[in-house]
Amino acid sequence: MPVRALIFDVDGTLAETEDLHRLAFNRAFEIAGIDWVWSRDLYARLLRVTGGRERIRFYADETGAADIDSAALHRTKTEIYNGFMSPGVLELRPGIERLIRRARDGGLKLAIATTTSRANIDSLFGATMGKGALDWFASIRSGEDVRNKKPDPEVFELVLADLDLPPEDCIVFEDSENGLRAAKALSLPTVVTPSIYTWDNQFSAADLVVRTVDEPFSMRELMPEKELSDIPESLRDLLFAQMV
Ligand code: XBP
Ligand code: MG
Repeated sequence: MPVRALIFDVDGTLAETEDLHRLAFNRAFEIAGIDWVWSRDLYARLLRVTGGRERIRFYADETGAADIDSAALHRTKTEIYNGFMSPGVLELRPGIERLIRRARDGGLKLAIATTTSRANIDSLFGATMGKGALDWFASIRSGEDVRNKKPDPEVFELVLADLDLPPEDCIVFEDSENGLRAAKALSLPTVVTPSIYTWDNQFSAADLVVRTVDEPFSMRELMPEKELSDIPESLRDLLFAQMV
């Protein structure tokens, strides 16, 4: 069965955005006069809670800060993050732009399934491939479209309905265990490219774990227990094509 659509996560998968999110959270806390500073170690733990507003709420509960307005803080954080995001601030991860362009040229459908806010998708493309590239995506579903964020599969259910395709016709690209769990709840074939904040996540349910999408042959290092024949053929075809 040939692949008919690629579905991309955003944060950590398209680009290493999470440290910029962390800085935006810290700036929002500072502006609000809240004496929280999220270090990288703390943020790595907090990333287990998906969604920025939910992450703020979780930390407020954990630290007993009952009077925190998580929605207002998150709005400020989103504005700050989008202010930070401009050309040259960061790049797409290796091979991502090539994969998207080739998939489009090859007639594959493209989709985005993410927990992040819609404004963050627009600003990332604005700073990298250009906002016009978003027109290539047949489905873009963000944290604002769902009641339950990853690891709940809701965002992938919406994307599959938009694409009108069964899971086996698609390939998901993810960087986190929460994202992988969401995709695998629907049996979606999934490639994981671990990111700086997810290196210690558990990825044994992935069909393929590679460092980046343009070096698929790192699989021996990242998945020592797998044989090439364990990788679904459609996935192998796609990744081999990416190499030439
Ligand atoms: C990653 C997340 C997001 C971002 C922040 O989502 O958990 O919450 O950290 O975005 P994904 P918001 O990898 O699925 O894109 O503050 O807008 O929620
Ligand atoms: Mg991610």
